[in-house]
Amino acid sequence: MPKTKKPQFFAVPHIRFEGPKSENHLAFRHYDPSEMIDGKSLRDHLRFSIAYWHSFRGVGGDPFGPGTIVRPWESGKDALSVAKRRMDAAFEFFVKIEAPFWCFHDRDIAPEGATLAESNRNLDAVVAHAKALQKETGVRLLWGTANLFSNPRYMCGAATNPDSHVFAYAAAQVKKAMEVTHELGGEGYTFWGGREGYETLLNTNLKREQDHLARFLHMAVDHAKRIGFKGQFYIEPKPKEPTKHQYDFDVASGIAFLRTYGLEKHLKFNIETNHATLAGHSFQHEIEVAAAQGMLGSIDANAGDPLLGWDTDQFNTDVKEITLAMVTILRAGGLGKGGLNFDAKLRRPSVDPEDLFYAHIGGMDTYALAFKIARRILADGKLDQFLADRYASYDSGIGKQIEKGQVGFRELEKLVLTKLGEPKLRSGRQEYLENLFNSYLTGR
Ligand code: XUL
Ligand code: CO
Repeated sequence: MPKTKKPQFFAVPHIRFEGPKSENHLAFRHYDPSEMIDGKSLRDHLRFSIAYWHSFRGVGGDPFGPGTIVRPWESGKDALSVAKRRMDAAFEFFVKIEAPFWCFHDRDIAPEGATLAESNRNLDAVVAHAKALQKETGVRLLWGTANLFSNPRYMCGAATNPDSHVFAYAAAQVKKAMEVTHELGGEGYTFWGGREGYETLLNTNLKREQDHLARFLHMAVDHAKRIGFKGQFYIEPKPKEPTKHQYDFDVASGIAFLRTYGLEKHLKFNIETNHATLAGHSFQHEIEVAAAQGMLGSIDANAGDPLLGWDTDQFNTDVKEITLAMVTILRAGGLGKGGLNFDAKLRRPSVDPEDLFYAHIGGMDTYALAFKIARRILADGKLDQFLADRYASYDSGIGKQIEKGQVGFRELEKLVLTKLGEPKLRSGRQEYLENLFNSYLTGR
């Protein structure tokens, strides 16, 4: 990571690794970006990314009250100069927190104009600024995306809007967002269907809307080819909020959608912890379902609150939840072009700039610790051995013939009647495995 520029916006020093015994809470205990593991630095294993929308556009507002967070860099003669100053602050933060990547929506970084042409001009001006800052700092773009949910024109969806005029506008907006992502060397592009769903089926032609969403994604695939964008496309499932029902509800329904419309080769999943739990799944479940189909792409790293029913987008400090997820991620061979993007926001009363540091240090340290524990679990091999033994009856004999499709109901019936008889009950050993898992978490 290049040297920090002269401190300008944050009175917090560059965050360094001091080890687990450090008393300094503005230091990493587990994340040493330059630690080499299997010939690769921890920085390159974890690929942390900062979400511009939360960390640099979030002000702590909620439906019951306005924002509480006032940043010193939010001033300037016009919206464009504020946007550039804000971006200077953001890159100072990215460097100081040792994040090699960032992510944005088009409308996070540049103000929306009165016309699409004006919005595009604003975006070009801020993207030129971002490009210079990326060059100066070495920070890279993990993925870009378009905000197709805030402007009132998208109140009934973007690609799934009943009005084709809105579809066209969204297409034009995504075309530009893909082009600026490409311009910034983005390693991916994400589609989160914020309002691609419905409030009531009374006014909704579900089949037509899903067809339109697929058409839209095919257009994006075609446009990527046209402009030479080789980044990974992601679809980010979420069951609801702001809609009552979002079409890409979870990974399983996302896979069905992508396969139905011939898109499965072009998109992988960006899995968000809080979206998984909103869908009634664990984070690990969603990763496991995507990995099983070779479609695990990237992670939006955050956490929900078990006592609240909405997307609280908190920083995740739950070592157990993340270690379980990491075991699946490592077994799947890692995230490739993806990364761990902190799609997480400060709580409303966390109003100081240094809270941004505590929040990300906690998230990064928790992921780094979980990564190391997960590696120990896999290296130790007991869990994998247990799994291998549990399914061993499929490795030979009749089990192997079943897997290979060499037998059918008639052959199996004959075998049970003449030879196998009643199967013996074998314990699933859940409690033993939970204790074993805990012993890795606590180091004994
Ligand atoms: C919303 C959400 C988005 C996407 C990008 O819940 O997660 O911020 O990650 O549009
Ligand atoms: Co997200």
